[in-house]
Amino acid sequence: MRIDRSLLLIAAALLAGACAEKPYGPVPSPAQLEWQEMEMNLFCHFGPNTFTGREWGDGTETEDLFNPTALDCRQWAATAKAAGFKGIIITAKHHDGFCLWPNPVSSHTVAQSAWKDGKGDVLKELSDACREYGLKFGVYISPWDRNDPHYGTPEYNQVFVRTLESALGGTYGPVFEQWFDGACGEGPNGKRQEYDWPLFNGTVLKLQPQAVIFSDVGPGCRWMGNEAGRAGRTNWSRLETEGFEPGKASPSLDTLNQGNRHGSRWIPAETDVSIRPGWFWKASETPRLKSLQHLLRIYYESVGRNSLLLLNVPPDTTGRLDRADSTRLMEFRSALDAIFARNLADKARIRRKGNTWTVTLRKAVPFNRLVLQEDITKGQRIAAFTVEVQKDNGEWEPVASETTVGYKRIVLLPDRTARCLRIRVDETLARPLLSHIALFQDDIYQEKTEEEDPGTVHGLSEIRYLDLGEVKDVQGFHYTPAAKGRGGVIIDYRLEASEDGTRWTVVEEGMFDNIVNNPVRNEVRKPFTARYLKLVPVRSSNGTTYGIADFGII
Ligand code: FUL
Repeated sequence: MRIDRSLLLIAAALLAGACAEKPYGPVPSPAQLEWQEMEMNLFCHFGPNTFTGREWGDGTETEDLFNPTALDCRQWAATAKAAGFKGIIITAKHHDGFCLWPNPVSSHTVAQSAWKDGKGDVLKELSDACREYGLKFGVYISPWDRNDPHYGTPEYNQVFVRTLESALGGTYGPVFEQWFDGACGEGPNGKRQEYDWPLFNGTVLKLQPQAVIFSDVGPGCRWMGNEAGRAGRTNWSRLETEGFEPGKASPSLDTLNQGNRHGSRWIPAETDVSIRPGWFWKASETPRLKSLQHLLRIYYESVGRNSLLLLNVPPDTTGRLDRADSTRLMEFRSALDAIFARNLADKARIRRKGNTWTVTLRKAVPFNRLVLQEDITKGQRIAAFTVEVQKDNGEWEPVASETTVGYKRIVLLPDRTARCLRIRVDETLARPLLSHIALFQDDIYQEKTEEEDPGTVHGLSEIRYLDLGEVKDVQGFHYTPAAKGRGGVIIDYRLEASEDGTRWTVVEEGMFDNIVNNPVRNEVRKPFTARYLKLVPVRSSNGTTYGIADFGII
């Protein structure tokens, strides 16, 4: 066993040709490297929204609303562990300001709630459970706070620092990632907070030096620009952050998605996406849980594209993960196990000549997935590569042409049976260093082209009408933007209803929460009676048009 391992290490070093190599550009810190190797973590959105069915609470919710009947963080941890996740990040404080721990500088916390007579502490229960199951523990703490009376004044920054101190100060042990959400939906006349980022980041790192700080622009890792689980096909772990600040000015979504080829800082991408349409649990969304195929697509487009996957699986009102979700997670796990069980190239001969690696298997076998890894301790270098397989007649057939590799790249190849394959690096910023080459056969995932409804785009003055055919009692309505938010999304709306088509009453005026970042079906539950409906778009994300795939009643 010992000999095998040392031989393996020598082989890996030779493969990389890395020993004497100087780093190219910025490189990951030890904490960032450890973080990247986690590959998949679980996100848990939990709080008053779990009980109200909202995505963004407005901070006026009474504390007693938060009352999980059977909170079981050990069940979250056991599920995460069994499904192969390495850590859990919890929404300790979402935008509604409610704290899942007794934060002494807030009067909107579990301590003011009826749950466990105000003695409950979700962070304590979850951090203990993570420790028990060998998982790392991380916290999401939203800077945007719709409850704290200081928000919008300089004093808020001090309150926020004390909030960080209380959550990160040691009570809950080591924190591997601090998640700073950049969202702020205050609207044109809302409150504006000048955040003191050097103070916030400094506080986190003083208390938890190993923590990787997430925000739109790092410093530890970056948002990859959408909530649909798609990292860039080109994805650099470098970013240029000069002139940007979380929640204020960010690089474009495309830049976040792809990084900067020549960025001066190492800020790798994290893909956060929910297993459900929304981030918080809602009974109505259980039937719309993402399919196994969808989760595999997300895996290939996050972990397989040089990004960490942070998959949200929100606990329900009992305080447990929904059985439907945990079953899906286990299906996901067994699919990954089946696909990646056997590296078909583990006994292959791998030869490097210049910038080309030739992989010769013992015999011809079917394969359709190629895993490549760069030795990122020396920086990210490869900018373009081609994969070719050798046909029976000896000719080389190009089967894939891609750009970046980074920590991990999984290339989806067409089904081929062959004995020889070669990887040619066509463009590189420094001598390319591959540290791992592996081949697999995936018989489960079926790559499909876009299944979302492309929808139609309309001017902001165009109102949507709906005739239900007869007067009906309805429970509410739903709006789905065009796929990927094409043509803009409605943010503020007014819904009017009529029984006869002449006298109209306003049923609801409001805002679709988080719809810009997550342009999926939004439901507004509010019972009314009507035959005719009109959805009046009051404000859209681009100010002039909005896309729509669906508008209907519940
Ligand atoms: C966004 C938030 O506004 C959503 O509610 C959610 O927490 C998501 C992970 O980040 O910015």
